[in-house]
Amino acid sequence: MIKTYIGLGSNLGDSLQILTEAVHKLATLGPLQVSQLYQSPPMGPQDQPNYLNAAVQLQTDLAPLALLDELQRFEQESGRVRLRHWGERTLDLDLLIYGDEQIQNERLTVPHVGVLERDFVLRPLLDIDPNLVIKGQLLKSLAILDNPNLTVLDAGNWANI
Ligand code: PH2
Ligand code: MG
Ligand code: MG
Repeated sequence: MIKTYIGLGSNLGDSLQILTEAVHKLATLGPLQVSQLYQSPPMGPQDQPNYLNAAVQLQTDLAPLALLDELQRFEQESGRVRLRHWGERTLDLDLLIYGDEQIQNERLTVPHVGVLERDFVLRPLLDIDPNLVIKGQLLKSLAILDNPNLTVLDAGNWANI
């Protein structure tokens, strides 16, 4: 099985409910570990609500594009609304890491673009694996994590998994 990491975000609708349902759907694809739940100020347009963010580690036999199909299906099932680039959305599921593969095609870039620059992605990943390395970078040593912008909303079993 391949070890994958998926970033979760929501800032429209009942975001806690939406992320919880997403975690349960992801758990149907293979063994799963879940990060803490965070609140973070929006990156991009500032006239949008704060986000809830989290990450999961999913072990799966699905090929990258088959996994992407599942993620996009889950986004649609949540009633996905995406109003503008980097704007508000009901559910965003980003395939961040797929084993140690580098993937670049018209549907997918892995590791995910910008993963090393976003504290709302890095911080949840470190909950799951404190020694994770992406693109040769030990995540926990990245300077952006010295002054994180995000706050822990729930350190416990928020997704009831
Ligand atoms: N996702 C975006 C745009 N901006 N800001 C935060 N804090 N968290 C996100 O997940 C996020 C964002 C588009 O995917
Ligand atoms: Mg995203
Ligand atoms: Mg996305």
